[in-house]
Amino acid sequence: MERTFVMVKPDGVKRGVIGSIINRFEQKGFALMAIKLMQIDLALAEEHYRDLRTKPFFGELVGYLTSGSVCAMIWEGPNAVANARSLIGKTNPVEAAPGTIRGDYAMDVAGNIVHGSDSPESAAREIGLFFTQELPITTFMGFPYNEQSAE
Ligand code: IDP
Ligand code: MG
Repeated sequence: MERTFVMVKPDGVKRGVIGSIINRFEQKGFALMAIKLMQIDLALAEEHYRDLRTKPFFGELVGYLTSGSVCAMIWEGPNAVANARSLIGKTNPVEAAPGTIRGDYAMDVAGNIVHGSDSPESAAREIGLFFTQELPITTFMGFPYNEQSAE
């Protein structure tokens, strides 16, 4: 079993396709471990994409990521990282095959609506960045769900 970090980017949240994206992960067989809506700040956006900091589009990229709420998720399953990447499709929606999320929902690389970790190491790093507390077994809107909070 493996876990991966997936994020619906601000354009996906604004367009109202969080549910459609979740549906694809559920249909594929992934288990949802954690989910939360959050507004990320510039520091987190820069840290998340630190490997791309020398790219000419870095400023545009972190601006895009901080332009609205994102939906951060942890999905679990066998080969979760690679399975999520194939479900999401190629980085540039022009090349992403129909049937993939980017192939079906996006047209431009600067607005490709969803992120998925590119390796198990990246997944662990990104989960640590976005879900700072130790993972509860079950979460409700990102908050630990237990009998006390249910009362
Ligand atoms: P990935 O998201 O498929 O892993 P990366 O190469 O890690 O692709 O790039 C991270 C993100 O940076 C992409 O998802 C996309 O939002 C953005 N990006 C990549 N290339 C370009 C570009 O040429 N112009 C604008 N944004 C880009
Ligand atoms: Mg990447």
